[in-house]
Amino acid sequence: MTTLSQPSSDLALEAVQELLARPLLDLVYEAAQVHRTHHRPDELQCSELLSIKTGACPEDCAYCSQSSRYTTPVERSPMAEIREVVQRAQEALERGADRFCMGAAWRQVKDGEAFESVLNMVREVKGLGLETCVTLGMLDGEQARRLKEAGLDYYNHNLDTGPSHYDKIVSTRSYDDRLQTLENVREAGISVCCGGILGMGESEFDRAELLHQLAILDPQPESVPINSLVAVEGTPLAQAEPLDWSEMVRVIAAARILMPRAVIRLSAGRKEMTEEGQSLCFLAGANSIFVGDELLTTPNPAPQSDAALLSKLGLKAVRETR
Ligand code: SAM
Ligand code: DTB
Ligand code: SF4
Repeated sequence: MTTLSQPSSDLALEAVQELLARPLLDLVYEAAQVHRTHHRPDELQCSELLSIKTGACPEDCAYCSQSSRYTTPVERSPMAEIREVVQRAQEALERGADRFCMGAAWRQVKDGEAFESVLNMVREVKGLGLETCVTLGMLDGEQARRLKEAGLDYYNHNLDTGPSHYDKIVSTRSYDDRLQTLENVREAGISVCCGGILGMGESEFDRAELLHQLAILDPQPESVPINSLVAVEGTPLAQAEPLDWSEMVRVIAAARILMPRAVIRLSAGRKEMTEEGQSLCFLAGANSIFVGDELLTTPNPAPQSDAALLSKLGLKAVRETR
């Protein structure tokens, strides 16, 4: 399968479709082999998330609890205080996280006080000995360079879904806008964290398109979060059909085969999965999770239950898996 794993625009969409159409256990078996060639199968990278500015976002992402267009249970809150963020990062470190990811409900980064404050947060969190990640919406080249200078390790910016399905999910930001931000991040020398969401009414073809787009990024992303939609009351996707566990396993296995060196994160939606379903995802090559009680605005499994699962599986939380 080495031809599938080259970050080349030669990778055919049909090859990805064929991969996704394979019998699940064949796919998992091959993905597990690829995984073991490139990663230590007993190690799991653990990131913790914090929302540093919540809600009142002008974008219309149909899945999001923080868009100002929908009435959701999420309460908006202004930019967090640096002291509070550093305290939360310290707690994350003590809980065993190795990366701290800060998210802001912004359309894009704007120069000014709030951005200066994010730069200080990055400096302080990095100073604690944690890897740093932020997700702030779109950003330009100069803003990316300033984040790098402040000590940023990863920038998260997702493609969310395949290009054909994208217009049904977001109208206020284009697919090309996303690709441009990813390029700005890459050029600044920041590692790219880029993935998508399953369970938004997309077809198998749309999933193939998403994986294809991720795999032809050159270089491929270092980190690939695969989220399962957390259906939030009040959003257009509130009534979306829940994702079957096998779909998550299938996409993770395909992602592992297509992006052998990436760290693949079993991201949002873990709380709705069984331990068995999550375990198959780890076997299929997922080697990262979000830890801590909350994602950005929705719940995540309790740290004690994650610790119990890791112990059952003989998985160790690590500082760096790559
Ligand atoms: N506002 C910034 C942006 O959109 O680029 C950063 C924060 S945004 C919440 C980060 C990512 O989280 C989104 O791109 C999306 O992929 C994911 N996400 C948001 N809400 C979600 C949900 N309800 N279920 C699953 N993933 C979600
Ligand atoms: C990503 O791919 N998943 C995280 C992170 N990047 C920022 C966000 C998940 C958000 C889930 C819904 C919420 O908690 O608001
Ligand atoms: Fe805003 Fe990000 Fe939510 Fe879209 S995903 S509405 S950009 S916070």
